[in-house]
Amino acid sequence: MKAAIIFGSQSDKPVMKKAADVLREMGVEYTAHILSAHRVPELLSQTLKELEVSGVEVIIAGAGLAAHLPGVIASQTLIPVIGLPIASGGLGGMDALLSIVQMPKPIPVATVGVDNGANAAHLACQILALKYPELKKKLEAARIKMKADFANENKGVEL
Ligand code: RP5
Repeated sequence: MKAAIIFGSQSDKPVMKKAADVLREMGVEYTAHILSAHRVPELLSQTLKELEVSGVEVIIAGAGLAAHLPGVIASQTLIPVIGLPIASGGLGGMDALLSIVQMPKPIPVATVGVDNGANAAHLACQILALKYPELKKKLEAARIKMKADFANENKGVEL
């Protein structure tokens, strides 16, 4: 059960860490890579080949600004790519969101919300859970706990 986290710059690290935290919590093995589709395109392609050989089954790809990294990755592999738009620059992440979500067919990138590293990892876990029953059990347990916590934290509200 292997995932890879790829992102475009050191400046993306705090958002990508939220994804890594969830994968770790769920016991999913992952490797992390700072790679850029425009700064080191050859290294990106080479790394993707290595990740395929190593058995990676899902990729979380984060980028900001004109965020072509997830789409470029998706164009070079059949491993499902989850795109994570990052709010860098002056447009609050809207630029990255649209760049990632609006991939032309037949190269989809499954896109989560701006800076939502946790959701990127939850989606990655759900994809992996189709194959790994032990991970599915962990996700089911996490949902049950989330419901109980929500109910406890919100009972008896006073206005
Ligand atoms: C993108 O450009 C990165 O993903 C980052 O979000 C943004 C800014 O990168 P830096 O100029 O901070 O390296 O490639």
